Amino acid sequence: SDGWSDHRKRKFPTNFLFGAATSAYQVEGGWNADGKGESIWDKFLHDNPDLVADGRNGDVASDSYHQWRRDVEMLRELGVDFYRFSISWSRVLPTGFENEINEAGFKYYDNLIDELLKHEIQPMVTLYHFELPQPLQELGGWTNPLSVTWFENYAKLVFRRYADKVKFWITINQPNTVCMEGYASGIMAPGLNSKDVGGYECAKNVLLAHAKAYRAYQTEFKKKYEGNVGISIAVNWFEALSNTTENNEAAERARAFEFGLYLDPIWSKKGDFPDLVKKIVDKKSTEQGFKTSRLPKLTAAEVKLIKGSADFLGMNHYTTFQVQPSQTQFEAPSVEDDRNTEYTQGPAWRAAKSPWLKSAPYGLYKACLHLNLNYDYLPIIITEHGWSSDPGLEDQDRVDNMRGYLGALLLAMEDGTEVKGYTAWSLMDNVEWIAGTSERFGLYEVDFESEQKTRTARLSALVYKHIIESREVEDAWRPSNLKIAIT
Ligand code: GBH
Repeated sequence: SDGWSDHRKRKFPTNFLFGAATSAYQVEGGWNADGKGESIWDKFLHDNPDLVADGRNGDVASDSYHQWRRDVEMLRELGVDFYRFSISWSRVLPTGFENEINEAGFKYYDNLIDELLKHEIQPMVTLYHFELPQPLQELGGWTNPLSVTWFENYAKLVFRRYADKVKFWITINQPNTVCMEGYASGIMAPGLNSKDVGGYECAKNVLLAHAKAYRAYQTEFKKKYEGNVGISIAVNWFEALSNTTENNEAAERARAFEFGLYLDPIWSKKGDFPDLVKKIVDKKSTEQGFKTSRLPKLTAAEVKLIKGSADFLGMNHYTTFQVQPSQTQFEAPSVEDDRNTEYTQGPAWRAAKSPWLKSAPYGLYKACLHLNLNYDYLPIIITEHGWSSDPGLEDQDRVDNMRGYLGALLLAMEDGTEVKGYTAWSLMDNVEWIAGTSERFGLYEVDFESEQKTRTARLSALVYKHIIESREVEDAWRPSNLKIAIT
């Protein structure tokens, strides 16, 4: 369909895992049900209702807080091996601290996890998918070094409760988004506008929080329960717009600032933030009159703590950007000015509903090869990949996009990338942050007007089911109708 078709006849190995994903704020609703506390996303969208494209925030969302049985039924229809979902920190710890446990909140996850296991679907639990308890934000959130301990304590509590049942853990979803969009550009909660310092402070603390949680699992649970703990990082592909020195250097900066900042401390040989980022931010900071760099230092002990602190990389991959040096002057000091890049996308690439999302399957292949080449041992689970559209069940675009990327993944695996699984984002339509429900990512359509938030399988759900069954990507396969059933 898009020329990326050399994957024919290749098959996913039998032990390759297929899954589908959601996150708590985006699907659960029940924002203040049964003792749940307020999170930064509750507050952000309650305070700024006009920010949400279609006015639909996460108060009710897809109502998974009540519809979880149907969610598990959908997963059984698809035939997936695992379900990636997140735990809402404020649902289980309304104040963020572990002295006040909301048992009713935990009960919701008990039910969901037990129902999954009953049907032999592995739970893959994300501990943090963008929703800090608001009381912790008021103490500075991820810019407060104490956030490391807050998260560690929360993580330990959840590990203790579910270690016997959950074998796949993701500490943090997308530190880049958490920090650079939450604290720097401010389009995600908490909507801070600390373009110079906040994003970097956050990056350091989030990495330390992740590492502390990983080490805690290793010490207290690994021997007995043998689970795997990873972190999900947005690794889109960034390549030079054209082969000039300027553009190649800009692409290198993009990769270092967008994902190297979080990958290198965990997986590079020497640990720590990438030299390129340190060099740029340290130099600019000095020129700008700062006595210490805006990029915080990691001590030798911190470097050691973070290095090697993951059993797998959760790779969230959606699209590719073509990079050149910035054509306009950014305000400074800022992360954008430090990075000094401008992104475009191929004019011929098929466009999704989300303005940033275009289909370029070769980018996944290149990103995988880049990781393979630049890091020693890096087992990968694709923890998110997907496509946004308008409502409608005949989602041929989503199907083509999925096939293209799965084909590229097969080739990357053949060329040596160790990929253990793939996760479709998303199981169902949900609240796409400030885009509300105006961008639909679901394999299942959700009727947000209906009482039960009725879910209906799209064409892509049937195609995904077929791929999981057959282990291969057949471009011509089509179901005779859109009925899906548990097989
Ligand atoms: C993932 O982020 C998230 O983990 C998931 O929750 C989300 O639903 C999914 O992707 C789909 O977006 O407005 O152009 O400045 C992917 C990274 C971060 C990409 C926010 C879009 C806003 C871009 N996304 N970003 S823009």
